[in-house]
This record gives sequence, C-alpha cells and structure tokens, in this order.
Amino acid sequence: MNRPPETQRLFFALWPGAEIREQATQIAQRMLGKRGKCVRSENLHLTLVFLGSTTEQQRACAEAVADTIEGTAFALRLEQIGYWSRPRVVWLAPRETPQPLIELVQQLNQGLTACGYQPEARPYRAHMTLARKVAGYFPAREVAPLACPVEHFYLVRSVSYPGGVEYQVLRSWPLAQ
Ligand code: 2AM
Repeated sequence: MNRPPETQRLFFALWPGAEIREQATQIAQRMLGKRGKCVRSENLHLTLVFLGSTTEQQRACAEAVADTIEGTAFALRLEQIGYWSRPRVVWLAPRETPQPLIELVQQLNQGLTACGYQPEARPYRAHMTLARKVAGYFPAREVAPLACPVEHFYLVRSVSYPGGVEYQVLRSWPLAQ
C-alpha cells in the first residue's frame, strides 16, 4: 500500500526581534493575568500566509516563490490591542498596515497559487497573537507603540506536542532597504 506523503505544517511569518517579543509578552501578562494562555515570548510572530499541511514538493515550490519576492523593508508600529471572540485570542497589531506589508502578502499569495495553495479568502489582518483561550469580552485598547523594524520574512514550521507548540524557523529572506 502507498503511504501518504509526509507533510509539515508551515507558514510564512514576520519574526520580531527578542526585545520586541519580550516587551509584547510583558504587555500580555500585565493585561491578561490568568485570563488566558499567554503565547510564550519565543513563539510570538505575525503570520503572513498560512500554508498548513505541506509536502516536500510544495515546500520546494513555496521556497522558490519566496526567492522571487521583491519586497521592501518597513517599520511596524505595534500599538493596537484587540480581541476576536470566536478563536478567543487577544492580539497586538499595527493601527494601519504598512503598504510594503500588504504588497508582500499579495506577492506571496499570488505566487503560491502555482504551488496549489488556495489564497486566504478573508482580507489580511496583520496581528501578533498574544494569548489564546481568553474567555469573555476583552475591550480594545491602545498601548505605547512597539517600534519594530522589519527587514526579513521567514518560513516557519509548526510542531505540536502534547504540551504545546514549537515553531522552527526554517529559512529567511531579506527585504530591500
Ligand atoms: P493565529 O496566531 O492568529 O492563531 C501558526 O499556527 C500560525 O498560523 C499562527 O499565527 C496562526 O494564526 C496561523 N494559522 C493557524 N491556522 C490558520 C488557518 N487555518 N488560517 C490562517 N492562519 C492560521
């Protein structure tokens, strides 16, 4: 019998530096206390495109797409705290999505259709999930902006364990200055 091809759960993401991630964790812990499950500092990121279950062949295709991206570096001001009640997550996001970020996501989505991925139907909402399983209502608010220079984007693997999830950064691509 043929075994199904091995797959990895992958996504393209922005991965802010350790200092920004640490500050974001402190904001989350201060605001949420025990109301939710705060994402560990080393796991904090902003997803660009979620690929999901990916074969070796699709991964090679996705990397080839990333090789062709002509992106520009930009600065992200993370300052808006919000809550999505259905996934029950609290997130940190820029108030406005910088144009180079919109274009980066568009280029990736467009290129990835050639690898057999369905582009995300919902409009892109840049966000860093700070906490999951947050019960009840959580009012939107602003925090002192975290200024986050973005000079690369990353291909990341998500590995689930009984105790949680680990993200492994597989590759990075620079954005032009
Ligand atoms: P989230 O942080 O908003 O939950 C790894 O799982 C990353 O991919 C997370 O940032 C997660 O977004 C995102 N992700 C997980 N499943 C997804 C899906 N089905 N569609 C879009 N993004 C998803």
